[in-house]
Amino acid sequence: MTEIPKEEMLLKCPSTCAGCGSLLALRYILKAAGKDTVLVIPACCNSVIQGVYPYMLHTVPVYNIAFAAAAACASGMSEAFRAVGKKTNVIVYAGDGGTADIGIQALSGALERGEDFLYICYDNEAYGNTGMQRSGATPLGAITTTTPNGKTVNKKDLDRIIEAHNLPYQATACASYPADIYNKVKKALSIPGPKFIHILAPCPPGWRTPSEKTVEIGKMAVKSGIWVLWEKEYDKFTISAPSRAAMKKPSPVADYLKAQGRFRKVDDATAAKIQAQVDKNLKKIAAEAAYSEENA
Ligand SMILES: Cc1ncc(C[n+]2csc(CCOP(=O)(O)OP(=O)(O)O)c2C)c(N)n1
Ligand SMILES: [Mg+2]
Repeated sequence: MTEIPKEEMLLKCPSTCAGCGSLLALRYILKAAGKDTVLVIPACCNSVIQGVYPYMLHTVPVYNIAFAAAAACASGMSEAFRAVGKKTNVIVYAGDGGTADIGIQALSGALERGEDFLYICYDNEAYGNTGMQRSGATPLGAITTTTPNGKTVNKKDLDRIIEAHNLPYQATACASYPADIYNKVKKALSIPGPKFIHILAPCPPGWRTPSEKTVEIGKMAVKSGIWVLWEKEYDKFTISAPSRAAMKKPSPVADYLKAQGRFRKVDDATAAKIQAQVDKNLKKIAAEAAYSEENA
């Protein structure tokens, strides 16, 4: 933490909800990226909380773009900067709806073409800005305005979809671990080509949690193993320190579910199903890390 610059790249006037996980993450993303950065933001909470020029939250240029087009826009922007010899960081900051659902075609194309930019998806697990409708990233059992009895299908495994593009750098993170975010963004931006980071961003109004518990809820996700922090640099897959510690003895997923109003309709059978999915995923991730280490 001592290496993280004290200078703030976000001004103290965000119109976020109190305890917004995506804003906390962005604070550390921009500290890592520095001034020579352009943000590309499609329609999402972050396109609203930025304010209206000249009363802006950000101290770097922001380009707002249509929902489906963030990765296409970042591709063109990055190509243009590189054509004139500039190394300016191009960072997409997009929600889960704009990434896992509506922007996935442009994203897949840009990743496959090998464009030089960093795409960050902050995942509040619903279409937050428009009032918390379910997205492909909403987890099983979660209540949203369009799943009033809890979502009946699983969260889309966005990371495995992205992984199929064989990126030079891919990682997961969580708003509750700012030093981990900072290090991952720094590393990502040091590598040429397409990079992707998927950040779990607790959302107090959407998740029905007290605003002062954002950091705690994110930590509960990691400690239970329902959210795993890892990074993949080319073929080298590593589990990040907080998850390595958590995976020795994961806490019950039920504790994480019970802490949030959005899971209040989850019955015992669904809770057991979610726990079984988490157990299976943790085994897969541990095996992947072991394989990567053996074959390094
Ligand atoms: C093509 C299109 N469809 C719908 C909308 C309305 N809209 C704006 S933001 C948003 C939700 C975005 O959800 P997500 O990407 O998860 O970001 P979050 O709001 O959760 O931060 C929607 C549906 C839009 N702007 N454009
Ligand atoms: Mg969202």
